[in-house]
Amino acid sequence: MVAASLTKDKIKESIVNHLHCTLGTDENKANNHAWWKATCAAINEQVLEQLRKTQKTHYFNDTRAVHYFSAEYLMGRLMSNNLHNLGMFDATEQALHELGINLTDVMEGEPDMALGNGGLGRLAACYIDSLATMELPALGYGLHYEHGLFRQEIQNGAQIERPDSWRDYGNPWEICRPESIQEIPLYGYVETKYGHDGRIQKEWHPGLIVKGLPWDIPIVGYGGNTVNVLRLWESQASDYFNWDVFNAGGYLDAHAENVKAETISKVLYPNDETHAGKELRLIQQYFFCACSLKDIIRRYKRAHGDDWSRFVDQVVIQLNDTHPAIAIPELMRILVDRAEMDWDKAWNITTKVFAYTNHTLLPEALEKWSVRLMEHVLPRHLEIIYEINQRFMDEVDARWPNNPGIKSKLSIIEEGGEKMVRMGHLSVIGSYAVNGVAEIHSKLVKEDLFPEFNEIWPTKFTNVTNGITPRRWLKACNPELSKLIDSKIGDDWPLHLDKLRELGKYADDPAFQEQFMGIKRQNKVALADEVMKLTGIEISPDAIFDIQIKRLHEYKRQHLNLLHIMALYKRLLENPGYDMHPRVFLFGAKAAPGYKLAKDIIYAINKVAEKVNNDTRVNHKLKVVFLPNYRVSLAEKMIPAADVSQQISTAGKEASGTGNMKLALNGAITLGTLDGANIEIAEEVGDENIFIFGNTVEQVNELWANGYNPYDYYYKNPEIKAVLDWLESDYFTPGKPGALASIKHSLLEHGDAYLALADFESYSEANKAVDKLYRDKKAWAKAAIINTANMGKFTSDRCIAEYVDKIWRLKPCNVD
Ligand code: 26Q
Repeated sequence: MVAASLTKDKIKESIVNHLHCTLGTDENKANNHAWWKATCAAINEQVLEQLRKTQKTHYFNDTRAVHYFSAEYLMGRLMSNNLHNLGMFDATEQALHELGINLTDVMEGEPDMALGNGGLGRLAACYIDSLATMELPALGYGLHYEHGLFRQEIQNGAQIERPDSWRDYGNPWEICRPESIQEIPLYGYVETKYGHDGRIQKEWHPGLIVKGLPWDIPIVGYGGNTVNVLRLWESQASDYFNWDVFNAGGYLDAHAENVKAETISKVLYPNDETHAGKELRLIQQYFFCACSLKDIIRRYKRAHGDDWSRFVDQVVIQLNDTHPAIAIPELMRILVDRAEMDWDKAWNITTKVFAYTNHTLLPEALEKWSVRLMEHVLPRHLEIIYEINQRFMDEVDARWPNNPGIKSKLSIIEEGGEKMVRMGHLSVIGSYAVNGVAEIHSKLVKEDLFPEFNEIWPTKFTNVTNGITPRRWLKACNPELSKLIDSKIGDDWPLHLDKLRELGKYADDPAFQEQFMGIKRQNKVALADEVMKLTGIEISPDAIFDIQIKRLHEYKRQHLNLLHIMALYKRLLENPGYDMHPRVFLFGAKAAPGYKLAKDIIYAINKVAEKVNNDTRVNHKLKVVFLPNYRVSLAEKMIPAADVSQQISTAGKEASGTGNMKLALNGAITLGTLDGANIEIAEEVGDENIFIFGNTVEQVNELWANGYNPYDYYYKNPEIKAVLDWLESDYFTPGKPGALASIKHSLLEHGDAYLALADFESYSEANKAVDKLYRDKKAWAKAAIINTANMGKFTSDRCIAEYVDKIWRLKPCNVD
């Protein structure tokens, strides 16, 4: 621990000094915000010193580094994390205490950095934490969105989106680097020239140049030695004006183009798992990839000049889904057009640099850009993509002669309707490694999504099951449980999560069970207070806290959870003695603003909640809570308080899930389908310590093959029929019959695409098993402890070790 030696008195002195000299205030006048900024400044003294040492060490050792390209980073708040990773938490807490200030209050004032939608963005944040912790040379690259994911308000039960302005009062964690500005071309046309050697030269005459200004966020590894950087690009108008294009009659409104330049990094697209094909989104992707590649090449040239021969030894670029896939033709363009390399040599370099992680199988989420749009925005890149495709088609032809079917299936260009560029195909063809994010998902990537590519390059495909950083998702968010664990097995588990397994020997120990569940109860009390504050709903910590937190999507089946809640409600109304342990169902979820049914489901959850929570007949046995504005900092409060973790996606649809891991790590028991990483969680904890239900992937395929008909379930199961019909009445929306009917329609007329009705009965039975186990306090405590004890596999450190071993081939570089 580098900073652990810092005494409380030194920290206190530094905070006071920053209050005076950086913020121009003093101890008596300072408000919470000023205390936050002064504390950040004190922490930054340590952070920036280690950052400088890290950069110097990496430079002098000329280290190979991974460059993580991601359109999203869901960092959340940084103060608690940085304090824990620097080993300064306790001393800072005491220092502030002596100044009459509560650290928790200070931390609560920090806005979340919400530069992402969900799992994919949070995964990137966990991975850069692990990379720094493991002292691996790494840079994260992404976009410096002015507005992150929208803030969600609930008005009369419905989601309202409000802009997220996370930087209104400045962000003390970032450093602006105007010395590293990049200029990025867009639009325009391509000129073909012939060099004196007869070589064809392509020259792109852009119609617009935009500036990329980098902001660096230091990423502090646990232990505080290595501090890597997350570099996020902000777009700015450039003063450059292209007379070439102007004279060619292309651009009359140069000012409008400048406004466009500044728009690029304005806002994060709030869609996950749907691809809209919007021009600005393509430009965002190209913008950050082009800035980042220029940055990487500038750094490489500083050490190696124009000698490209060592580039592939120094640089690996990991593509976080296809969002940064345009980097592949961009690197080709730089090598062929700018460095004047011949095509084969350039392709050889490119395909040794990129690796691609797939995060979805959903067809609607696979990115495709129209050829027309690509030609308009990136005319040279389209040419390069065609060339890549032509050469690849020749290989396909050689392997499968006279087989136009397979050619059209594998082509980067989709034909038939409007011609489209398939970014997944481009990513597979241009990368040396392709991985899925859980065993089952990687198997489906190989067998269902890209079977022929797997046949051509069988060693290209691999799996790296996702993970989470235990520093944020246990140590920082659940301090009491962490201290209990320290007292039993020592305090190095945050770096060696497998050690948690030693807790297994206390699973049957009544004293330990009592301590473990006592902390769970304390966390539930704290969450109950938060729920009261946020919603005015009173919940009892003696009830089962049953939690489903994730983006709202039909495949994640929040509506299955809701149908079951309605069934419980109905059982209670029909039989007031219905035997169930009191249970609180808590939800956190944002819906994409344009996803009508997802918003309808949020509305339905809130309307059912209103009715249930105010119905004295349920006798406090059932409560439903929708917590608004789900985000990383809210997750940190909900997860430590969960008894049950709902992971109920249709089998085959959730690539991995990572909330499932966070909840189990904190002693929640999973109620889930055999999907994504749930399968591997079940393997780790054993079948007796997880509630599995529902159709498997094979059974799902069979159901569809046999002509799945949701009406069969509707007519066969009176409870299903009753709750669906209930949705159509005005029981939950007095005076507004049919306000919740779209959910029923999606499940019947529209065919129940995610098989909610097919899984309902088995889900209902699994819920009874949850209820039964909870009433056996000892058995529940044992299962909860076993869950925590067996989450070692899911540390993101293990994932990074696998990426290093299978894909990146990096060496740690010790920074002292
Ligand atoms: C694509 C095109 C245009 C606009 C937006 C998008 C877009 C943005 C975000 C598409 C997808 C996403 C995010 C996907 C995501 O979060 N996937 C999740 O990734 C996790 C980490 O691997 C997995 O655990 C989840 O299973 C997966 O759903």
